[in-house]
Amino acid sequence: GGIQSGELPYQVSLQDATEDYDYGIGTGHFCSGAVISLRTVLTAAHCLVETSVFPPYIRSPSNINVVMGITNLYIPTSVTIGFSVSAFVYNTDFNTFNYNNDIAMLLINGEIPMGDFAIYPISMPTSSIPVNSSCTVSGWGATYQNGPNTQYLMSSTVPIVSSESCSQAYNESLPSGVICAGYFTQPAIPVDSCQGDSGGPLVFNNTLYGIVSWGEGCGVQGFPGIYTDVLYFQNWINATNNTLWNKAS
Ligand code: 4AZ
Repeated sequence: GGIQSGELPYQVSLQDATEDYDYGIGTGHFCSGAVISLRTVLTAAHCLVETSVFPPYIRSPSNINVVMGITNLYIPTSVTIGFSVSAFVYNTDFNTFNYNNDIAMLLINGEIPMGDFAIYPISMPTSSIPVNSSCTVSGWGATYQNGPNTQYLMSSTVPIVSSESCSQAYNESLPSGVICAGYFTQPAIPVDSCQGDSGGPLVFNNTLYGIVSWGEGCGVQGFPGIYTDVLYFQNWINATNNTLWNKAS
């Protein structure tokens, strides 16, 4: 359903700066991310680097805007802030074919004002999330397979699926570093993340457990969505966050 301003203060839109030179006019939206500190944003590696297409496509930090405090992609408000990107780091083990280790971090060119109610970092997990926990996944992605992005930030509630059932569903052994969430039996109007939601947050209890990564289509019966496991990458996240903060001017 539609999200009110300030409801998901960690949610950001990553926009192609060559299209959206003035922050927040959302046609350049290509992925989401989550604010994890006053200077850093977590996203999916496949949002930044795609070498399984020809020609290979690796974004340049200078061509990315991070738009925060926005719900209607086409209408920035008084709480909307846009930042350019000074640098990004993606996991060197990111596999562009199977999307293993699909995690990356951006350093924004500036600092989010402390005490901003509309833009606020999300907490990191300290223990694994129990199966069946009802998570919130949010974004401006398609509301059905091959559909267009949405203008309004939307969210869905999806339960955590055990890695055993998820591996069975996909008929392959899923790697360490992913968690699954979604429905084996979909409601009449299917509930899932989809294209355009990539890099976005999977949240439970005000804690970031997952990053939208991939799945078999969207809302397909029997195929939960696959998310990067944020807990699994805690050491990488802490190390990368330190590296990026040390680069900040
Ligand atoms: C995608 O292509 C994508 N249903 C994201 C999430 C899911 C499927 C595809 C999960 O960006």
